[in-house]
Amino acid sequence: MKIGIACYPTYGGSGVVAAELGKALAERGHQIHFISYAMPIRLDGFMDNIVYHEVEISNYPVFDFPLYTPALASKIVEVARFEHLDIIHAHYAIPHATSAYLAKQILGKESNIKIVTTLHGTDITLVGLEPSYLPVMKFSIEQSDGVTAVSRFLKEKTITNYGIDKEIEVIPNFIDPVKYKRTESAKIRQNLAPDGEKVLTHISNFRQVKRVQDVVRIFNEVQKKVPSKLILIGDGPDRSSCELLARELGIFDHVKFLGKQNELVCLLSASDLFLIPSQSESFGLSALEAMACEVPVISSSVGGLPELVLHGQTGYIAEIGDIDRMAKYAVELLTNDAKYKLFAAAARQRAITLFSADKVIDLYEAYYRRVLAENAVSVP
Ligand code: GMT
Repeated sequence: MKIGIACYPTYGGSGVVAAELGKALAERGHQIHFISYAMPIRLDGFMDNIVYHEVEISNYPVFDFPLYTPALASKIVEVARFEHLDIIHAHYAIPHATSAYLAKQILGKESNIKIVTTLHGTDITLVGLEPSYLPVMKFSIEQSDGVTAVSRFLKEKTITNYGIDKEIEVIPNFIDPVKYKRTESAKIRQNLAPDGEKVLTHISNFRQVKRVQDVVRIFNEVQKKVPSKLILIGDGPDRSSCELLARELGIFDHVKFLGKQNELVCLLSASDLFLIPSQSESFGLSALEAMACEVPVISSSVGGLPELVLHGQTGYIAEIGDIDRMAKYAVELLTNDAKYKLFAAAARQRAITLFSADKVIDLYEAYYRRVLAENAVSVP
């Protein structure tokens, strides 16, 4: 198949899923065309069957805001026309599904292109609900030929929030179990926790929805009982306030802010626990990556997290903001070696049994074929 992928290129779950999906499909022989305003972060180096098309955005002084939606639509038209795309896969509905719809209208009878939209999370739970976007979001989702959501939670939310009666296929996030596996990490561990302390880790884009301050507060409680260090990976609007909080709590020396990192496996392999106390989380790809590296997860009970984390088996789940409970769970695991080992092994087992790339890419491939077959119209 010839597949266009429109996605955000930045440090965020939807861009990561889009890039990893494109790479896996390219390995299976499909022709993949990434369309974005910058090279997606996980697309490093040349790969057979992958071409990257950059969307050029005009900065004409009359425009107060860059006009990305039409610029993306024009680029999709160009790529679809000359590369004869079968599918344009929009990752994160705003504005990708809208631009894809516009492109399809422009192409008209010239092309049989089908739109598949994958809903990732805040496009549905947060941004898309704003009155200035809602009607366009609902329309763009309804006009897609196929719609997938990354969890059952997100599917239900889309149906209730937008009153959509379209069939939505649940296709979860995935990991490559060969790449995401615990590796030798003695050197990194020595650097992060020189006196044999336990290592707690959090990875995110430090937006409010991630409640990174809760991570710092949970760690504050844990380190009172268990010698430990906290590793914070990523960057974003809440980083400064978290640094400040760590200083105010007097634990700054035990907290390492590593900023954005591309090589996560070695850091996860040096971790004992992963914390994800989000306000909203449609799936939690970073938690899945941790689990694949045998790191049990302590999370809030929101969104798709309970579909990933099995309470009492691969980690623990608590109410949003229940710092004491999350800290208690963390201490319980970090002080009980036998239990910890069971949880670590179960985390990896669950990750590879349900969310391994091979299985999930099969689901996407089958879904594309279904959408193409269901919506087949012959081009004159
Ligand atoms: O906020 C983020 O985590 C980034 C965001 C994105 O779309 O870039 O992630 C969402 O999509 C990921 C991939 O499908 C999911 O694993 C995340 O749970 C989801 N984030 C939220 O729902 C907050």
